[in-house]
Amino acid sequence: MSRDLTIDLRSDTVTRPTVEMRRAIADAEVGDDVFGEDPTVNRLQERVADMMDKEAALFVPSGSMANQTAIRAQTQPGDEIIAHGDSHIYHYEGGAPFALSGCSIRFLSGAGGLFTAEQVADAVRPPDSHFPRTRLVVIENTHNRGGGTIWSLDAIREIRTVADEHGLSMHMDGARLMNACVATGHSPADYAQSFDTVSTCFSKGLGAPVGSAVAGSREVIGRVHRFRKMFGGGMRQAGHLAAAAVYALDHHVERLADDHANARRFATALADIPGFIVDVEAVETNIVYVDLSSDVCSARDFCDRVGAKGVRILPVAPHRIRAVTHLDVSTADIDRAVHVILQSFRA
Ligand code: TLP
Repeated sequence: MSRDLTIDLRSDTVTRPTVEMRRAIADAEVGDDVFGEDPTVNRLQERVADMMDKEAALFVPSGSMANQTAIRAQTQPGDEIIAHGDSHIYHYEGGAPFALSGCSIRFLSGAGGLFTAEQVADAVRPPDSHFPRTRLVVIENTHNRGGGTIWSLDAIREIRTVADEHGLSMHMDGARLMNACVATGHSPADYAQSFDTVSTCFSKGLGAPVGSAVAGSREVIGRVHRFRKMFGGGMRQAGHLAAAAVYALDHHVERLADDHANARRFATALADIPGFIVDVEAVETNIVYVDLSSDVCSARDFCDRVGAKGVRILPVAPHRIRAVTHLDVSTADIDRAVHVILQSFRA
């Protein structure tokens, strides 16, 4: 299979299936999953439920659908969600909590996309008809806009205690949960234990072309199933996609450690360039944010200049760029990307 020479650091969503993964996709046994008859989807769902130590799991087309079906299944219109102000469910899912679930969001702040149990306790609305009804806490692990930050199990457990005191459900946006697991040595079930629902993606660092899953109790996943259909996510011979996810779970989890090392390597090299501001110690997984001081150039100009030399990086704010490492980026690619940046920007 030919690969072009571009080094694409815009996201870990850009990976293309490996030859072996394509073979698994082609060979998959399939059926009609809307009838519940796709053996490969069923196998994947059982595997994810097992991995998260939950009763059930459901395969869905995207991380956004995983989050939004889980939110819809655990709220009613007029309810309020507690989430970080930098959360993906708010910034990058098209306003879905408001549009599809009719919920408001109470935003919390905190470095790296993290917040505390005390902040949650303070944000819960008293039972008064003036207020929306606080219903759900959403935690993103790892935290994308926070810089791939990992939540500690202790912080999560403290929040669970507050949630229980107030009868709140908890959802984890675990699009990159496996990155957190590989970096810490905790299992998916260790993290999932404190949550009613957990979403996870196969199409980020795990390198599958499509697909996510939501895990939880049989009862809540039954409701997620209904909303998956309502939101247009019922798929037919989806076993071809599920086969890629199974392959990714078998072969692409442990290697996430390489992505983390590459992200550190990239951050460390850029931190040495005058005007490039990057907190190397904050790089815990595969996401690197770099602030460019105004005498360097704008993020857009930076990305255009290095893009013209085959290194694709994402501008995320006027002076902020994001680079994400993944399966299709080797350590040699990182060194080449750094070389291109040094050539273009070292005084
Ligand atoms: N994130 C994408 C963009 O949407 C920003 C990326 O390039 O990082 N949760 C988290 C934490 C995510 O980072 C993403 C994707 C999703 C959910 C949504 O997944 P998809 O794109 O499959 O809907």
